[in-house]
Amino acid sequence: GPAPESAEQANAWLDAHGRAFGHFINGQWTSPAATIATTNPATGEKLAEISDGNSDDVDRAVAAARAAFGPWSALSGHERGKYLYAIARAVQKHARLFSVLETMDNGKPIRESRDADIPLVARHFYHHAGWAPLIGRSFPGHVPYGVCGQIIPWNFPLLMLAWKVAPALAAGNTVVLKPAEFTSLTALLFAEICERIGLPPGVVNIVTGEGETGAAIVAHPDIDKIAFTGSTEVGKIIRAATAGSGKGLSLELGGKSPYIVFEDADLDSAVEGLVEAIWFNQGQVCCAGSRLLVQESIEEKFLAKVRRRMASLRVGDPLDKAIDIGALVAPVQVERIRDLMKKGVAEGAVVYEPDGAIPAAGCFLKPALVTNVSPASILVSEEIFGPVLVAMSFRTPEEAVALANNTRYGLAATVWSENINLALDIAPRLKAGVVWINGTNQFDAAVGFGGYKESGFGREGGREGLSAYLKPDWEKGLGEAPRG
Ligand code: TXE
Repeated sequence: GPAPESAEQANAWLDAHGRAFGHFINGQWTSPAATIATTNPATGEKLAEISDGNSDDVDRAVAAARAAFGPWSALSGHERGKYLYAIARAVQKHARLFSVLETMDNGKPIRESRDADIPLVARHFYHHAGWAPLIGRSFPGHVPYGVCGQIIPWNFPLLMLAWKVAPALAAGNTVVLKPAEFTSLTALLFAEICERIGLPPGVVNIVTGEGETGAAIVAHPDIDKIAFTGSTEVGKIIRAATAGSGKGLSLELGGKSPYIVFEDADLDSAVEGLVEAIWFNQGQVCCAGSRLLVQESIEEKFLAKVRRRMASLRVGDPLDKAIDIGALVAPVQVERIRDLMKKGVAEGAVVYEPDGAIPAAGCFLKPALVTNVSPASILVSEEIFGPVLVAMSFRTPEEAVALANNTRYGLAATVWSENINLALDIAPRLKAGVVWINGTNQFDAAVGFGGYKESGFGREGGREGLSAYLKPDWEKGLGEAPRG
């Protein structure tokens, strides 16, 4: 096969920074107060140290964002759009470095960072660059929030940054963003891009750190809106912490999304879709199709196809271009998943894993298919956030809908059927923010993404996503608009 992607350029970039990073505040780098090691989960090697932001760092970042807000929001939308175009172009120009760095820091296959994550990042900035001059006309009577605190997870590090930063900036806000502690490197490279394209200081501030740094952002009195993507558990803490504060809030949390296959589906396509739904990014996807619901009449046949396909999935070095499943993000996640599996097996779950070796060192897990479970089983009710598919069967469309909705989450759902009338009848009855028919994992900057129930609220992407960064200006009345 092709040679693995070279890590040379990414290593040179890390070396150029002495493998120690400060925060990016007001267009400047603080000297590294380096206390958090960030490692390559595929090899266990330490890549760099990042700084553990304290409340002083957060204060300084918020002050910078506050000072930048006036001038930034007073720019015409056209001017703001020019900066977003420049960011999009710079991300494309450095796409290879971004992709390799993302794969080294996160463990995801290079094919995914190269063909999905980074191109979608550029697409997101292009899309919002186009929106910037249209906002005044499209959202009359609305103004930007002001300073936005944004806290993001480690599964799609740069993409989650893009989902948060691009609409916030287009709408005229300034931001203080905290990347996840496992995966901060591409956010720091992004800060360098902001510097290089001449983004005014203070418009984007990156403060690295752990949960406490995030909590300091959430609690800061001079932040106007919080946007969070991460676990449902932390989402609940943040909702409680912001209650009554007057801060805006949007939450994108966990999921346990159903993947429904009817007996008349194109089964081979449904299997390929399933690979995409549950084994993309090692299953560390909030909208992963982690609950397979298959019609009883084809259950045996379909599961046999799934097992055969699983046996051909290649697990290993994520920089290898032929690899399907890379490393999970960190040992703690591997342990979490092993622990859940143990509890599931104790309840009677049957686990299939294909034969064949996987790397002994590093955060690797085989793809797994779990059967002999009921809706109450731990593996069916809990978000596993790993390469584990649980399968159940149904007899009638009504039963499929009931099973699909029998979850505390409501992020995404997938329906496979050649009978479009059936698919279109089922789709609106699924309590999920997005429903895909005969396809899966379709993301587009122009379409709102987000959940119901314990998957959170608010949408990212599209018109809905932009409106999450604007608020009605009651004082000015509905006549005036932000400068578009
Ligand atoms: O997430 P956390 P973790 C789920 C998934 C995963 C589990 C645990 O099931 O196995 O969560 O992952 C910051 N105030 N998802 O523990 O803790 C933290 O530093 C403010 C689903 O890594 O939610 C990081 O930047 N911020 C998911 C971010 O929150 C806090 C993606 C997410 O970390 C904080 C990730 C606090 N009190 C995990 N505590 C998805 N839906 O995409 C932590 N953080």
